[in-house]
Amino acid sequence: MTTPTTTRFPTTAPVADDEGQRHFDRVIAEDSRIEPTDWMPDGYRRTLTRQISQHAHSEIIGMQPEANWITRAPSLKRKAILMAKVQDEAGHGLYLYSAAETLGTNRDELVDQLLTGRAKYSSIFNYPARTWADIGAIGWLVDGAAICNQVPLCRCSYGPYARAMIRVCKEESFHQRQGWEILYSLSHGTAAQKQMAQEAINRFYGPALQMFGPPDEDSPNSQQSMSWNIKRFSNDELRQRFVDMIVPQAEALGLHFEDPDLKWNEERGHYDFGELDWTEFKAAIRGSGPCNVQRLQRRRQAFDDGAWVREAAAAYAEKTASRSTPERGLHVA
Ligand code: BYC
Repeated sequence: MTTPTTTRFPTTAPVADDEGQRHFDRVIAEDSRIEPTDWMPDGYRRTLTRQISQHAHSEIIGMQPEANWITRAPSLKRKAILMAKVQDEAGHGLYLYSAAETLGTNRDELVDQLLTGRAKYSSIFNYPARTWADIGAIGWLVDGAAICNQVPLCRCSYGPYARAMIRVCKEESFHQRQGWEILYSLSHGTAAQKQMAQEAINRFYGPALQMFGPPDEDSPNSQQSMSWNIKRFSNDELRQRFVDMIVPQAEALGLHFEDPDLKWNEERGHYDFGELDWTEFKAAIRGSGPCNVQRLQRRRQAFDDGAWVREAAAAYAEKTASRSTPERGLHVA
């Protein structure tokens, strides 16, 4: 399955390393953008390739828990909305693979890393969507966490990633509202519907907070990524921002979080919250979360099922390229 790593973009601009480094340092100090043809340190390229491709994989794997509910959504309107959202996630994956490719690794290789289990994707997608209310919780909490994490990435120092994030964030904010609206309807419905909404947020609260990554003291990449202006805030800073945002929103829904340590801290001006289960988080990213096996099997199956599409597209591209050779003009004449 492995294909050679090639690129459509020059990986190194024709400048000496020291000159390139000076330009790179200046761009970062000015808080400006690095573009694909600029010289960049190998570590910067590696970090971005890792983060952007893992982000792309998350979008693609993240389609599964929601796609499972398209046929079971409670009305035609709900089905149409959910289908559009799942299609948006596919689109996000594609912009992100394109952004990652500009760093010099082609999409076949990136996809191979996912299918062979060498690349990570977000821990959250290893949890099942058990009820219709879980689709609401995914929209409100998971997409909400994604927005909180990704809005600062619109100012990431790498141009193609930052630009992709602008569109992704706009779409995510629509996704979050549809999740909110599902939960609002349920929490203002029958007692059983309200209970279903409460149980869904009980399930997703901890895993959604873990989307921001491990605590800062266990985050090996944060410091370097922040000094390169890839990440703008640490994992814990963004997690705190998210908690401060969702507590009043839960109150507006008439729901609550079952975290006994969750309370407003006047002195800090933030909500305190309880310790998360980091053992469970590590299991979910190492392959032994509740749905890891199922998610990867489904993705491999979808990849195999799509082989004919890739072959047809390649044949069409070849045919189109051969037709647009200069000789063709002579034949037509
Ligand atoms: N899950 O040093 P750290 C979406 C890994 S898609 C799995 O803090 P970093 C949506 C991390 O990769 C949402 N792995 O890392 C889609 C690193 O691994 P390696 C996806 C995680 O990169 C469909 C190691 O742990 N969002 O919202 O500085 C439907 C150490 O961590 C996780 C993005 O990808 C995790 N939660 O910071 C609905 C956003 N956390 O390769 C919704 C872009 C950490 O070094 N990514 N790891 O072994 C980021 O902002 C950063 O990569 C992270 C982690 C904050 C996630």
